[in-house]
Amino acid sequence: MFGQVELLPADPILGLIEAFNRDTNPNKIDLGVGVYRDAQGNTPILQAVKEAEALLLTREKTKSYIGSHGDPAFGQQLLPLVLGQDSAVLQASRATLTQAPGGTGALRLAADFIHRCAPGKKVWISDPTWPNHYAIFNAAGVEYASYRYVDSNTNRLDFPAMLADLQQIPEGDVVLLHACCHNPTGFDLSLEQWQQVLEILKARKLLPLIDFAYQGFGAGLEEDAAAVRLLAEQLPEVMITASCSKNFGLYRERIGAFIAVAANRNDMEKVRSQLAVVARSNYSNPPAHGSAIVATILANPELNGLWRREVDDMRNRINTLRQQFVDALKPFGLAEKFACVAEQRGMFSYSGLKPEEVQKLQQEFGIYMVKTGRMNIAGYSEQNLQYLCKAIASVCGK
Ligand code: PLP
Ligand code: TYF
Repeated sequence: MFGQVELLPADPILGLIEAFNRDTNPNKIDLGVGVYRDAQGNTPILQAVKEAEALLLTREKTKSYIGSHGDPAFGQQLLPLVLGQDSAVLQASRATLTQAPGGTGALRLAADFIHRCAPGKKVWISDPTWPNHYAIFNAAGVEYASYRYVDSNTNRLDFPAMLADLQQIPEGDVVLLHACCHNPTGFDLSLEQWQQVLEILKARKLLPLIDFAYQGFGAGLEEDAAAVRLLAEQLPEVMITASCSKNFGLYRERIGAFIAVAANRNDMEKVRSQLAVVARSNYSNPPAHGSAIVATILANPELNGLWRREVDDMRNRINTLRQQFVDALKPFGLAEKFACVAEQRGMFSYSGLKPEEVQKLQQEFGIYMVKTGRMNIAGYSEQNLQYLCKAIASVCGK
C-alpha cells in the first residue's frame, strides 16, 4: 500500500529550515519561519516563563487530564487579555473559551465547528495569507475563497479592493481576518478601516473568524486587541483564535485558544458543548504545560509586569530593526523602494522582492526567505544588517 502513496513537497515555510541548516555559508541568514530572535540570533525562553515554570515545579500536584476545554484558570486569564478587562461581553457571560494546541489547533477547532454547525458556509480568506489557513480548512472539509488584500503592482495594502470583495460575500458566510501583524504582509488596517469592515460585516450578516496570533507584536498588547474588541462589542457573534506561541515565546508547548462570542448566554452554552465534542474527537484534552505557564504569569502581578516588559522589548526590537533596514538601504538608493518595511507591523514584511531575487539571495548569499518575498524581520540583527542590505542591493542590480 505504501508504494502507492504520493510523495508531497515540504511546507513552503517549514521546509526552509532544513535547506538553511544544510547551507555551509558562514554568513547565512534565516529570514524564513516566523520565530522571534534576539540580537544573538537565539529564540530565548522569556524570564517570566522561566520563573512561572519554577513555581509550577513546586506547586504542580497532578498530571491527570484537564478536560476538553482545558484549564479553567487559563481561560479566566486569557479572556480579559483578549477581550479587555472591562469587556461588556464578558460581563454578560457571552464568551466561551476552549484551550487548544496552539493557534493552529484553535483554527482547526474553528474549522471543525464550522463544518459541523454551519455546513455549506464558505470561509473567505485574505489573499495572501498564512498558507496553513488553506491546509486547515481543506483538512476539515470547509470550502474557502479569497478576498483581495494587497496591490501586487505597488506592494501596498489595497483597502478599496478588500472592501469591494467583502461586499460581494454571500450573507452569513465566514470571513477570516488577521487581528494585527498580518501574516505574510505586515500590512494592518487602521481603526477607521476596521470601522468600515465592521459596517460590511453588520450589513451582510457575515461571521468574523479573527486570527489573533501576534498580540503585543504590533503596537502593544492592548492596542493590538482594538479590532478584536471593536468587533466583539459591536457584533452579536464573533469567533477568535488566539495563540500564545509568539507573545509568550511558547511555540513548542502548543498553547492557544478558540473563543466564541455568542448573542446570549444560552447560545454560548450550545456553542461550548459543540466545542467539547470537536476537541474530544481531535485530541481529547489539550496539553497542560503551556496553559499552566500562561495562567501563572497572568495571575501573578509581578510576573505579569515582567512579561509585559518582555513583550514590549520584543516588539520594540523588531520595530527598530525595521527602521535600521530602511536606513541601511539609503546609500544604495533603495530606501524608497523598501519604505514599506518601516510602516509594516509585526514579525513579517512583504518585501516586494521577486521570486528570482529571493532565489538569488538564497543561492549566492545564503539568505533564506519565503518565495513570496516575505521576510521575518527578527531574523537579521545589527551584526548582519550590512551584509543583508548589500546582498539585496546586489540582486536588485544596485
Ligand atoms: N495564525 C497565523 C497568522 C500564524 O502566523 C500562526 C503561526 O505562527 C498561527 C496562526 C498559529 O500559530 P501556533 O499554532 O504556532 O500557535
Ligand atoms: O508563518 C510562520 O512562519 C509562522 C510559523 O506550517 C509557522 O506562522 C509556519 C508554517 C507552519 C506553521 C507555523
